[in-house]
Amino acid sequence: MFCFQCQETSKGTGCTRVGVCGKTSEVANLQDLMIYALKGISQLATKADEIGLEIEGLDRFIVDGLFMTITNANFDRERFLEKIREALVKREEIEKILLEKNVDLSNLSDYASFRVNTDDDIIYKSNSEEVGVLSTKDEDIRSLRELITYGVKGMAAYYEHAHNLGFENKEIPKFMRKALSMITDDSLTVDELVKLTLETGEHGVKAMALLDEANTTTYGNPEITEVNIGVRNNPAILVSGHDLKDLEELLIQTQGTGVDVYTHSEMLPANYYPAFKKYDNFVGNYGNAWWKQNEEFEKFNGAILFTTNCIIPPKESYKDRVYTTGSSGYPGFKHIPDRKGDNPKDFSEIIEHAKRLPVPTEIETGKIVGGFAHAQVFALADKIVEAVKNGDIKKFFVMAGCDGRMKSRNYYTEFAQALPKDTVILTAGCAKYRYNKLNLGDINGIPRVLDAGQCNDSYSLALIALKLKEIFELNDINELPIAYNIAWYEQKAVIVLLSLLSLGVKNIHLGPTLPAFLSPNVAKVLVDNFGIGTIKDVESDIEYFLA
Ligand code: SF4
Ligand code: SF3
Repeated sequence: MFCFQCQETSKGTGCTRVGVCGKTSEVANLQDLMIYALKGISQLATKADEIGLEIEGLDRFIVDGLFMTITNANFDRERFLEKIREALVKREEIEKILLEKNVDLSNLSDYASFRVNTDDDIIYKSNSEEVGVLSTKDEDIRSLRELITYGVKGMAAYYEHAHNLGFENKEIPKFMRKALSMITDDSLTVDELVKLTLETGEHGVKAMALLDEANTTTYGNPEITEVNIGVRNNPAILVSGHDLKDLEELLIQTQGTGVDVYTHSEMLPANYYPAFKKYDNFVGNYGNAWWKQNEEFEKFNGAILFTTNCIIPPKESYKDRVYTTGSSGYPGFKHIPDRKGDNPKDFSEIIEHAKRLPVPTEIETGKIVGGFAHAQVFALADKIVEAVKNGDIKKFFVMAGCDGRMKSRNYYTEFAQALPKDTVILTAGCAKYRYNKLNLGDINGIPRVLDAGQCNDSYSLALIALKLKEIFELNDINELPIAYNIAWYEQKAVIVLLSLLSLGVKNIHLGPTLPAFLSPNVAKVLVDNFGIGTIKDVESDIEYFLA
């Protein structure tokens, strides 16, 4: 195996024997083969696109396959074996359609033509040199190919959530196919790949806009909300991950059962949506960011549902009460199957299971405040603009992104604490758990930490910046008093970053370390063109940002 797609990659260079995330070498290789097969499918599908042929079910298939390979989403070897087999069936289907249309398929690449029959064949192929990341020898080309792949993975995750709510924008999966196919083309130069990277960012914006539309149309605009972080005395289910549709169906199916529902980690922002407030068994949020799950799931006592990443290898003490659904999976966890047609998922098993389990142990009490997505912030715009004009707010700090287990991430807590009292933090994603319980106070009633929502709601932060640019009549988004100090961990943060770059945001600082997959030359392109930087220490960084 060789994997360097996330921030916690071994030694800051790459996981080679087992993932720091807990991914086995076998699953890492299967994920590589999954991507390899999707590239082959994409090569064929772009031929179909060229002649305006639509292949039914293909968008969903590719999006799900990409999502399964995101860090901490799926560790289940059986699911990957099955999905790779399905990929080859899909590939044959497309091939057949193209041949019927007399498309020339005489020169297919290995991506589009390799064959495997048994599980052993699949494992053998997944181990071969041409499949993995290191098969691209030139480090700059490899770096760009992977940067694009990870961006597309993040885009796929966001697209899948929108799609689950019945929202589509065909242009997005079409771009994914194009990008996956183009990065297999050895004739592409560094410059062409840089261009494709920027295009990936543009489509990232479209994917986040689509998801925003899907979420707000379906569930209303997030609004200022005090979220309970304590517990009640009923058996319960803890929902983690990012998929709101899953949460909604679970809330409906738990009505009248005596089972409460809580959010964990990235599901916290669900509490901000008006549509979920009507469920009186929806209690609030339990715990913190994903990496604390070992400890927190143990204490929760009830059943746990993962709708997406981030899963970490479980402890024996709770592993029999965890369920996955959608693209997520873990060997030994029970998996709740997909929707069939318009029918909702069947959550009866997890609900029955929860009834038999003890009530949650309280680990915190009180409330946290959030719900500052674009509409809510626009509603407060007068107040915010006034505070900026009279100097009560000197600067905004976008501190969106991911949290992670590395000690070095204490930086973000210390940074938030050390910021002057006339600054406001704009956040989204699980990065917020580093400072959302610090009670940093408010400025004229505006909380100093404004949480827009999940990582995909970083889109809201971009809209807010664009709105302020308009109000202050500026020519460039970079003239605003906004600094970007973003924490990253997995591939959704990659698409958020590429999206911000495509919107023209400059001088983004990325930490706690720069991605291992950026070669020195590619990193230089990002530094020279976009002023990308990383973090040093709290004191000098604050000084730098405020200068
Ligand atoms: Fe390592 Fe991250 Fe890849 Fe897991 S996802 S194997 S921790 S680089
Ligand atoms: Fe967090 Fe995994 Fe990225 Fe959606 S839940 S932000 S790390």
